Amino acid sequence: MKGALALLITGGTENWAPGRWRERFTRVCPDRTVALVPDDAIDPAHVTYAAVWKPKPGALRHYPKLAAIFNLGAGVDAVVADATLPDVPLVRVAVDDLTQRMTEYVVMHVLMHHRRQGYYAESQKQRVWAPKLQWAARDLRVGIMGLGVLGRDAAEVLARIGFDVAGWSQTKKSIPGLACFAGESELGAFLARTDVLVCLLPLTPQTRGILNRKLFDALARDGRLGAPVIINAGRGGLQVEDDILRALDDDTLGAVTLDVFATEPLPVDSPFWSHPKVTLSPHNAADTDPDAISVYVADQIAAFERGEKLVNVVDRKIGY
Ligand code: NDP
Ligand code: OXD
Repeated sequence: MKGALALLITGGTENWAPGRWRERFTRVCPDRTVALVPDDAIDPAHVTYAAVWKPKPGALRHYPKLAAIFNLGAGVDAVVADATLPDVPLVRVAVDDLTQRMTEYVVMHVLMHHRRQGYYAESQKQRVWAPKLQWAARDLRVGIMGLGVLGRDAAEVLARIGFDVAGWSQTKKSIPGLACFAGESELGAFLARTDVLVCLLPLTPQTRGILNRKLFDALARDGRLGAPVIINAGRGGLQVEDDILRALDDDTLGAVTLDVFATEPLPVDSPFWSHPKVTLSPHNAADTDPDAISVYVADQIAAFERGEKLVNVVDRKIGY
């Protein structure tokens, strides 16, 4: 008998409801037991795989024969934070559906800042016909923090549109059409040529709080937008929220687009909701198609059982 798949899922939107995941995995893994924990009775000794989204700390240590854990999203910070996580491969999501949705989000927000959409929306409300000078895409320097699966795709599409794009990563990359920077030593040079900073980093001990006052002060101040702009779709823990508010208020930053927050859902009394320089979204920059994710997990399990290597395995030492 094939090892069982346990689902440990904290639900989000309707599409991410735990029961919906059980239906999907039962469909794509027809020859194995799929158990939604804690609703379905399952002998922990039969569980070989776990598919998880924000599992409770300690919940995975009850399965003595666990061979692999599949996180149902790209970011694994919530899972690796669990000190009791069993020492088995942890696989994250990297599927085209997710990547394309994130690229749509990044491109949309870069274009909104570049084409001054906030100004034109306000002009329309006031019935004012007052076009402003519009510079070319090549005149705007976009910097992407994180050149992984998501950052690289967004950077390449922005470069194809014509923006002057650079990227920053842990290890040095060579990507045609992009200026590539890496590590602490090149962060200053990267920031100094950035008008719009897009953050697609994972949340790790090294990156926590990286979007802070010191970093904002190091961004270019001679760009077309008048003041630099930040777009963060990585994780809320990457940003120091008080620093963002202060930097918006003293014009160190011209505007921010935020998809992620230190506390989610964003509390109703958060000043971000009504700040005139803030555009926000409810952590859905890349609201991935769950059907694509369940097929991806089922395919990985099948390949693993054929003796092939799992892909997109997290390096637990570095946290992503
Ligand atoms: P990857 O692991 O593919 O890429 C991470 C990138 O960040 C790599 O280029 C890596 O560098 C770089 N990086 C990590 N640590 C550092 C550091 N200390 N200094 C410099 N660069 C660093 O991840 P993805 O692109 O798939 O996803 C990125 C993040 O996006 C996820 O972790 C998640 O938090 C977030 N996300 C948000 C979603 C949303 O809806 N808002 C949806 C999905 C993901 P190197 O290449 O050298 O290793
Ligand atoms: C993810 C996310 O990591 O939705 O996939 O944030």
